[in-house]
Amino acid sequence: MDIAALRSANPDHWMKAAAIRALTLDAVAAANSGHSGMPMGMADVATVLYEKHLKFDAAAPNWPDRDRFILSAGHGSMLIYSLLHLTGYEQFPIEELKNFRQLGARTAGHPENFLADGIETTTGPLGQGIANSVGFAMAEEILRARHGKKVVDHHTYVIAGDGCLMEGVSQEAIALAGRHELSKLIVFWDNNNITIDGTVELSDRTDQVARFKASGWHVQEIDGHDPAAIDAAITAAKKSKQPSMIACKTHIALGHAAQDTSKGHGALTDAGQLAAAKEGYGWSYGPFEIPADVKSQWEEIGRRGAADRFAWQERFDALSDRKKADFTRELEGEAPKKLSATIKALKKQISEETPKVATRKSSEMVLEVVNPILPETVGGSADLTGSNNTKTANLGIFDVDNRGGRFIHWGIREHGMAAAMNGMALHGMVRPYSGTFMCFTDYARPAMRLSALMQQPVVYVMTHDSIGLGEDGPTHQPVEHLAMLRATPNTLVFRPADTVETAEAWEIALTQKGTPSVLSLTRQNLPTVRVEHKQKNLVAQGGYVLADADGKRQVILLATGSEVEIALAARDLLQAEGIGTRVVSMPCMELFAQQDESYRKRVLPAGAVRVAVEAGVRQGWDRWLLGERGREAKSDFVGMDSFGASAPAEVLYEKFGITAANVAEKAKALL
Ligand SMILES: Cc1ncc(C[n+]2csc(CCOP(=O)(O)OP(=O)(O)O)c2C)c(N)n1
Ligand SMILES: [Mg+2]
Repeated sequence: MDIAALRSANPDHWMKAAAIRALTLDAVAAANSGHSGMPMGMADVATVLYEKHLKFDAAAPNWPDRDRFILSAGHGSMLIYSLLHLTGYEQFPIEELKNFRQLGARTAGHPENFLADGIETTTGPLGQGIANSVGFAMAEEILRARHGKKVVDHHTYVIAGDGCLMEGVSQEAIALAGRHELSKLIVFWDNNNITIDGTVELSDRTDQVARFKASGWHVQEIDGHDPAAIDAAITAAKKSKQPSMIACKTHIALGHAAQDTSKGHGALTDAGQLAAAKEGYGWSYGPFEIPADVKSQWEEIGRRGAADRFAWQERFDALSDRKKADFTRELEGEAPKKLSATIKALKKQISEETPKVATRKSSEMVLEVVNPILPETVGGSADLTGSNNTKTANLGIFDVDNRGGRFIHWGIREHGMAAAMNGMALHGMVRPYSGTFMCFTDYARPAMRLSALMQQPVVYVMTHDSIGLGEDGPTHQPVEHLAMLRATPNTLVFRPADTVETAEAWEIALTQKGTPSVLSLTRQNLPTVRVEHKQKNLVAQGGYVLADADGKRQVILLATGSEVEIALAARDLLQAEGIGTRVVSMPCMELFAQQDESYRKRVLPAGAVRVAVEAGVRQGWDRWLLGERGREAKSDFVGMDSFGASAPAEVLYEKFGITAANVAEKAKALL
């Protein structure tokens, strides 16, 4: 690569881009770890994007109508940190870059959305960013339909690497974006032909241009170091009616001894090679030193969007008070005041009517009353709409000619669905929920983990949540999933026992601001167990006494979801023998753990034996069975310790011993 020719062709551009390259080399050297090559290779694309196209104002990182920039190739985090510093984001003084990858710094190894404004999403697990971007772009379309072009009109830009495009989730994302003609989504592919193990050909020979075209994308191929070509390609991409992919031929670690090799992917810390690279750039400044003229050019870029923002503010101010209030409420993620009364009214009605329905149906009954009062909800299903019961009347189907539609047919793409929901939630003003079978949590799991890490209140509607789904058999019967979800930090896992608990769980999920929720729902019908109406949301306590012991309390039965009915029947058997038995419904262990110790002790006092019943593995139950200090109670567990089988649900419950008789036997054996 003739660096001298690049320098002399566009000297102004060159120095701005060189600032990114130099900061990257300096920060990686200071941390003695990180990834140098990608920011060095993509510095030209990023410079042109920020200088000429990206709509943003560094002084107002959260301006709602800003363009979104997503660094899907998150290992190249020094690219975004350099941009945020250079353009003058208050949270990114040079000290942050000097502290790259250190405890407490905003400049974590990979970009973390919760550490700083200007980082739209957490990336690092390859493929997530490009899949998030589909949700960002869908949210923009939906909000433009709802609030109008005057206040919602922005683009989503993504930088994705070879790794992002190899990950399977990228195919789900590309297919969705193409199908929905998300024309304001523009992806730059860092086409450097290098990954960690070597050249891309080691493991891939995909024609990426043909692949994107086949999914309905507008595709261009450019030299990713030619500023004029980059500018022209972005201009053309913005005009396209399809999502755009710009294949940018680049050189990883441009200008360094490791250029064009997989060595250039990682930390380039050799002092001599670093100095030589900088010399080649014509960059004669000390570590972390940016000459004043270059810094001021970058800061001007950081202010470029201010005029747009002021104009936007004027248009916003001119909206009716009602529209402004709606917009602001959605932006802040506040549930409307009506939500609580609506949930209470439904609970009262259900306690009186005591329907026997599957909790997936209960969830639909809740959504039917909630969706009309929460315009920000966007529902969906991964091709199981009729099974997940996530579609309610008058939501409308999101489509090319119905951008205001609030139901999304995700197709058979659980991972892409979950990642896109993250994007929607991160975009803001949209509250996404979607469903699949509980067992296919596995397919969505990488993005579900990120909902939790990124503190996004996405709602996962996971139906068919045990062997109770019956004949579809063990491939479809979750066994270990509740344990895995409960093991995930910052995740609320709800397993409601009836419609009343389902309504309470939904109310909690829809009022979260920083925590995702998983609703674990049955296929099979369940009786209403909450027959006495209570205004109070009992699920909010995580666990509570559903039926207390008659006489001296000798046994406490704990259960969730479909097994609460079984616990109640076991209580009848035990009480008939004069054994005082309490039943605790435990719809959300995480919320129960958050209660005061005194409350937890009132629900689970020492002295009685305990049996928990749940059609899943035991893992996660011991804290409540053994007692919080280890050996407070003699206890046992009735559940699954193998995969399920294909048969009618009642047969399976018998076969695996998840029956009232067995629960009662186990309790008696402990006495
Ligand atoms: C899901 C996932 N798998 C593996 C990794 C580890 N990893 C980080 S970067 C990388 C190679 C990426 O290649 P490419 O996207 O071409 O980046 P480049 O080397 O060009 O910077 C790998 C395997 C990861 N971050 N995420
Ligand atoms: Mg690469």
